[in-house]
Amino acid sequence: MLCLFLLLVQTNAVILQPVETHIQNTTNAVILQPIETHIQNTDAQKKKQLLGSVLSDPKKFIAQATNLDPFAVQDIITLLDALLRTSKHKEQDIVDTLEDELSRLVKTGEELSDAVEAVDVANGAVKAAKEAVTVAEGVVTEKEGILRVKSEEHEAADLAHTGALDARDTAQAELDDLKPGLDKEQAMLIDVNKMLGQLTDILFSCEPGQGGENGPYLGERTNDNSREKCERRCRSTVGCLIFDYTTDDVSDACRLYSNSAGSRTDVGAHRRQFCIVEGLFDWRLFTDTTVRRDGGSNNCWDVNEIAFFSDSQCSVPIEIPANNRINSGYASSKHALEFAFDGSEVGSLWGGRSRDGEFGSSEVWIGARDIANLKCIKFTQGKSVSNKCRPSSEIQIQKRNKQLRGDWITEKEIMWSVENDGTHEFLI
Ligand SMILES: [Ca+2]
Repeated sequence: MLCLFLLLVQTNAVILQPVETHIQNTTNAVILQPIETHIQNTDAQKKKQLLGSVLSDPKKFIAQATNLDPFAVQDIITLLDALLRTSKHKEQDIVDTLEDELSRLVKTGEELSDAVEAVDVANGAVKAAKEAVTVAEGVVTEKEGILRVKSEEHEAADLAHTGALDARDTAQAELDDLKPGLDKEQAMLIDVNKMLGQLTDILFSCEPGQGGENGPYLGERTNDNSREKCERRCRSTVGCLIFDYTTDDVSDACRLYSNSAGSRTDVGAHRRQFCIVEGLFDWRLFTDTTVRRDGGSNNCWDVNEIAFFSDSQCSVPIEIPANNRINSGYASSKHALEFAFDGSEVGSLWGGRSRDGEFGSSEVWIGARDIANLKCIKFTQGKSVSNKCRPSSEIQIQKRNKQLRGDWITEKEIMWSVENDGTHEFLI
């Protein structure tokens, strides 16, 4: 063995190198082993052999080395140092590799954790999305059901509307054909109804007197010279509200009137009785608070329209003949009384004045006589009148009882303002 060492040293060809192997004691280690071979062996084998010798029996190796010359020993030391460095480098490389692998392991572990978490999140999102899809599908199904129902309803409505249009056209054509005849028929029925009403509901009361001189009379004067006969004639005559009669046997014993204009308490040569429908009143709108917005004279009132109705809905008008319209006075023919009764609430107006014009009495009024069963008065105060005459604080609704031939009495007081332009309905 010593010869071998000498050979190795002398040739300076002893090569030690680390060998990775499993040693007998089961531990993984890097060991150096001697190389028992010939000079022809490689340097690596020589180093392996030298290392094997040292490790197998260090004491023996040292003992043998003591017999070598110092230079040979120095060479061996150098070789062993080289082997040690190689071993340490190898160890360091392995340690570095291990650290690198550990770092990589940590990193891949973190990446794995992140990936797992991302998968969980994605799974959650997919689940939520699937649930949303399920809900949305339910909503779609529901809406489709509603759409079907509505579509069917639409079709039905469209069909019904088309049918209604056809029916309307048919009815319109029928109405166009029949309307003239129906209008005539209705007018007749209204007249008959009025007459029937006069025959049953209306009561007349009589007192000494007679109607206006020379009428105007309603229909022919006749010789029906008793209350019973003359009243029967009045009840069967449309528009008859008043009659006077005498029991004298004369050709004009019975006279009919539609209003009380000019009626007299004088019984005349034939001692007449004057009979009128009970509940018959004259009605008027009255004010003594007129004012002009432009600061001119008072005692004036511009009224665009006035109308009277026999129902509380103000829908059934009471016809007011021209000679039944009454007022305190008016400014000129351009604004005469008739313009408050012409059916137009815009433009045409009654330019009312007191009985003695703008500078005397402050009482200005407009109305109608001989109205039975009044329930509503409709009145339109215009907006754009040049002199702006109108009540400033109050309007009174007044009536006059014809049987008693009394004074006007106030039925209602209405607080007023110059700002109250427009149409107003006063219920009685
Ligand atoms: Ca008018």
